[in-house]
Parts: sequence; structure tokens; C-alpha cells
Amino acid sequence: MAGYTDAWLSYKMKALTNPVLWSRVTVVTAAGDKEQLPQTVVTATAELVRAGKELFGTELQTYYEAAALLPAEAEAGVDALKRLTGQAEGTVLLFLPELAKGYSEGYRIVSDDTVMYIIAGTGRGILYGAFDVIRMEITEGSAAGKEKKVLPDNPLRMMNHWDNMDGSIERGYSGRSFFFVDNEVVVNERTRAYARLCASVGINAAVINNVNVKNAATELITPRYEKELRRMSEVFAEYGVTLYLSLNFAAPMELAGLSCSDPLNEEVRAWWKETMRYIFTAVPNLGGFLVKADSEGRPGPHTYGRTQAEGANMLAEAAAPYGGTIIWRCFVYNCTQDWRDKKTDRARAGYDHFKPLDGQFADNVVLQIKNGPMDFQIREPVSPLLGGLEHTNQILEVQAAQEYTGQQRHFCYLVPMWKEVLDFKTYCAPENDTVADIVSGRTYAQHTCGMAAVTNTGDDENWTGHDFAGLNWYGFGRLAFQTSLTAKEIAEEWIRMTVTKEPAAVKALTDMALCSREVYEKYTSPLGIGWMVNPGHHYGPNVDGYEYDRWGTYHRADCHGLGVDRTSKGTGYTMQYREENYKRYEDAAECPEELLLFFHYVRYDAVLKSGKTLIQHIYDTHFEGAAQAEQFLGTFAGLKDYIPEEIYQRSAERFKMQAEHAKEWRDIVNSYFYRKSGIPDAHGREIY
Ligand code: GCW
Repeated sequence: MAGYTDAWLSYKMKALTNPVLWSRVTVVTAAGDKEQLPQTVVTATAELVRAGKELFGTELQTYYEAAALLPAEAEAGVDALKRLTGQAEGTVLLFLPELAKGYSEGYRIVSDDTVMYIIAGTGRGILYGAFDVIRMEITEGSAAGKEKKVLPDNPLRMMNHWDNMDGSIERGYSGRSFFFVDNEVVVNERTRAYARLCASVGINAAVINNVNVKNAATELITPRYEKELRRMSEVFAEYGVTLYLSLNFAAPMELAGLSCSDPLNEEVRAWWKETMRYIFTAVPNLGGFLVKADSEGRPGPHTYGRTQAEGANMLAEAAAPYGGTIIWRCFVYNCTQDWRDKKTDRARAGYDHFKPLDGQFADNVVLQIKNGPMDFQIREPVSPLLGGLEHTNQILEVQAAQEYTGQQRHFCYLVPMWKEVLDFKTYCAPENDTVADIVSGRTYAQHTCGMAAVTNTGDDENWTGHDFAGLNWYGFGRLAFQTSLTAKEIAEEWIRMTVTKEPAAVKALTDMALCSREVYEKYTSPLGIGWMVNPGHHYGPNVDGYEYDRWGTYHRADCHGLGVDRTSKGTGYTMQYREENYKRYEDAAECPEELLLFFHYVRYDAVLKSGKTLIQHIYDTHFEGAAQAEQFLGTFAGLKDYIPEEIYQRSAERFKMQAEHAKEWRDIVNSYFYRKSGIPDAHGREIY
């Protein structure tokens, strides 16, 4: 089913309403010289030619022309541009490097019925503009008569793959890796198809290997993989995607037999300098490295009594001569906790470790912070590090891989959750104080910052297992590029591009997407408490699965109530927020109800804002959530005629699984709390 490897770029033929507009592609530069163009501009022309063929069956010719424009003239209207460029027909790619500063990787589109200008200062800008034109043609019916300027909000928009070199994927729910097979790096047409899909939504970087770097992956920075990595970086570069690697902090020991990997040891430092010189020379397009250190058993500077900053800066210094960036993860916590200990709080760990180091990291270090303080649960508060750190580059890390959100068997559209995080007001500054402001660099004038998503892709024909999980990949890119887009706009676009354009079906599927996160939340763990999953693989209900374990993830349910006291009288976690948020979370009456159990221990008979008791809320939401999952199945079946057969078959099977599994969640969670509390359901429904 080759068509599906193109996912949302599987074009379907449509009527050609503007034949002149789609008659030719002309690249206009000062010199008019094809040889001088960035690769991404060449790719943009090829994409427009391909779209012309696959959407309309027309053959666009490509031309290269010269015209000198002043930067200010790039803001002109269609008529003036016709005069300035001498081009009045077809698609005109106006590449003006002088615009690079103001436009960054953005673009301007202005068009009438016969000519369409895509204006940018970088090759990426031209490429993103070309994909936008194609998207408008498909989702809005035509790209004619448009005027818009879109500058990306986030400098870095990156994918994080947790692919292992044996081909397995940690938390992968859509087959095996397409980067690695049997400890070899693979570069083929799928690599290109992947980069193309990324570029089409503005993703500009990808870390291809798991942050847990072990075995052969440690050798990715040695000559063993040099040729393939260079090749991969070149294929990525055609689409403006920069290759990054995860690295093993203990590499000096494992690869060179040094006695330690202490970041202050001279031999270790010299080894890294030489290694960085080698790898950046061997793979010139390499952007840098992602590092998981001192986390879940991975090596790091703490072993030597050094700080996270000392560890990161040592690598940063070695990578700096080559423009390399070190992305350092903040997922550092004690994973050998005693469940009896009610003072130690995993939620506090990120802030406790990194806040004291604010201002100590090198310029080419960026801290990558998971959206919540725990680990990608269906509902968590925003990490207090976001809004806590003032002098450190930051990347927001979200998880498109549905580790805790249904493992791509359940439909769970995550853009609404990510938007909540981006819109969160941290009160870190008088203005520009949301998470979106911080990670985009607006708050503290930073450039090395942005968003990363742990990916949900694999070698499944449709990339993401559940076809509708493709929406999270697509949505991540679109949102990271333009954080002001709404979850609804993004869902509608993807549905029109991938599934159907029939208005009633678009509406039904969009409605489903928009409530899918709440539905999943309703039948799983309540009010921000999280977890309640099977240990290890994290799929399916197991209320006490992690309750007496070492991972620091407890719900503390007893016969009177449940929840974790994270107030100043409990673990003190609330005190990591700025005053306004601290006050809100500290007071159970003020606390946003969806996070109530994250912050407070609450009695089953306590009355919530809805007027219901906590226990009744748990029962009701679980019945509702499971019923809604059942409705998803029915609604989807009703749309069969509007959905491509392959997509329908694969997805219907998943919706069926979801409906059944939601009942399992409902009954296990409800029975658990009935047995703990002894309080029956007010409506007398069956609880076991
Ligand atoms: O949630 C945990 C996952 C691990 C993952 C880790 C992390 C890559 O269960 O599989 O390891 O987070 O983010 O590092």
C-alpha cells in the first residue's frame, strides 16, 4: 500500500481551478543561478512539480530567473511584485537571503488567480511555504488570492526517536525502527519519505536513536557508522531536517577504555574534544547531541560528584567549535525510592536538581524539560522548571508516542494537551510569561530553544500503528511551528489531507479528536493522579501496579480517600511555582479540579465543584468515558463510506479494541475504589 507511506501527503486528484497559477515554477534570486541555491529550494521546486502532477495531472516546468529586490520590497503586494520580479504567472519562489534575519525560517505568500509568490530568506522558509501552498490547495480548495506571512514560533522543532540499534523501539507502538536494523544504520526511500513528512509540517531536526544509549548505539560516534550517518544527514538535509544523535556519557570508558568519564578529568575532556572533532568532520550536517544522564540508571556526572552543568558544559565546549548543540535532559530523579517514604517526591526532582544551576550552562547547551514533573501522564501540572529557569536555554519535551495514553490502540489526540501546556501562565515575567513564550525564546531572548516530541513512528505501513495517531505527529509539527493554531484547525487540516473532505465526516472526526483526550482521561486514572497502569509495559489498568514499587509514583489510596499531599504541609512541591500558581495549587478549594488529586489527599465523601462526592465523580466519569469510547466505534462505523478502505479497516479494529479496553479500565478502577471505600454507586450500576 505504497500510498500510505505518504500519509497526509497522499494526494488525491482534484479539479484544476487555476490553470495559470499551476502552470510553472520559477525560482527568482539575485543571480538567477541554479547552482547557488540551497538544497531545500531545489526540494521545494520538486515538491511543487510533484503536487502539480499528483493533484492535477499537469507537468510544471521549472525556470531560474534573476531579479534584485530590496528586503523591504519583499513586503509588496502582488502587482508591485509582478513589476519588481518580471514574473506574472505560476508559482514564483523568491529567495532573498537578506531576509533571513527577519524571516528566520518563515515565509510570506501572496497570490492572485494567476501568480503566487513564496518569499523567504532561507531555503527552509521556501520549502515550508511550498508545503503551505499545497496544503491550502487541498484543505481550502485553492491557494489563489491569499496573503499571509508565517514566521515559526520555535527555532528548534524536533523529533526524538527512542529507536535502538537492534531495530526495537523503546515505547514504540508501530512496528520496528526504520533507521536501524540488526545494528546497522539504514538509509533508503523511507528515510526520504520520513524527512519529507517532517518538513511538510515544519519539523527541522531529528534525534534518531534512543536516549538510553547502550551497546552498538554508543559506537554511533565512531568510524563504524560514519558513511551511513553522513548519507542519512544528507537525505535529511534535502528536506531541511538536521540530524542529531543521543550519546552515552560513559563513552570514554566504553569506547576508549578510560578509567572514568568524569567531566573534569583532563583525559576525558581531551577524548571528547577529539571525538567531537572527528564526528563533526565526518558528518558535517550533524546538529549535536541529546543526553540522558544520571537518569534511570544511565551514567552521568553525579557519579563523580560533578553537577549536571559540569557534565553538559564539558560536552558543549568540545562541540562548540563545530557549532554543535548539547541538549541535556532534565529527567533526573531517584528511581529507587521507598514507597513508605512520604516526603521524597519525584515531582520535585527536576526543579531541585536544575534550578540551583540556572545560569551555569554554556550558550550551546539547552535543557530539555518534559511537560509535566512526572512522566507524560494523561494529566499533569506543568513542570515548575518552565518558568523557574531564567538564564538557561529550554526545550519543551512532549510525547507523541502514546506510552501512557493508549499506546496507539486508543485514539488520543494530544494537541489539546500540548496547547494547555504552551498556554500555561507561569508568572515568571510581567509579560510574555507563558510556556510558549519561554520555549520560543520570547521571554528571555534565547535562540537555542523550542519543542521536541518523542515520536510515535515505526516501520508500520501507515507509520503510526493507529492511522489516527498520525494526527499527533502532524499536529506536533504544525503546533511547534505556529503555536497560535488551534487544536481544531490542526485536526481539520489533517483529516482533510489524510482521511476525507466530506464536510459531515470532517466534523464528526474533528469532534471525536477534540474530546478524545478527555474520554481517555475519564476511563483511566482520575483528577491528575496518573499511573494505575501495568508496570513495565504501561498498558492497561492496574491500580496498584506502581503503588508499592520504587519509582516514586503513588496514589496513596486508603479506605478514606486518595491523592498526594504536595502542598507546603506535604512534600512542598507547590512551593516550586511562582506565587500565583503556588497559591492556586496550595489551596484545595482553589486548585483546578482536574489536578486535585495530584496536589491533595481528598476524602471519598468530599464534595467537588460539580456537587458530587469524589467517589461518585470517579464512578460517573468511568461510566461516561467507557460509553463515549463505545460511541467512537459507532460514529466511526457510520463514516465508512467516506474513509479510504485501508484506513477504515485498520482504524475500525483499533476503535473496537479501545471500546473493549475502556470497559476493562472502567470496571477495574470502579471496583477498586468501591472495595476500598465501601461506598456504593448512587445510581446502583454494576460495580464488581
Ligand atoms: O517514561 C519513561 C519511559 C522510558 C524512557 C524514559 C525517558 C527512554 O518509560 O522508557 O526511556 O521515560 O524519558 O527517558
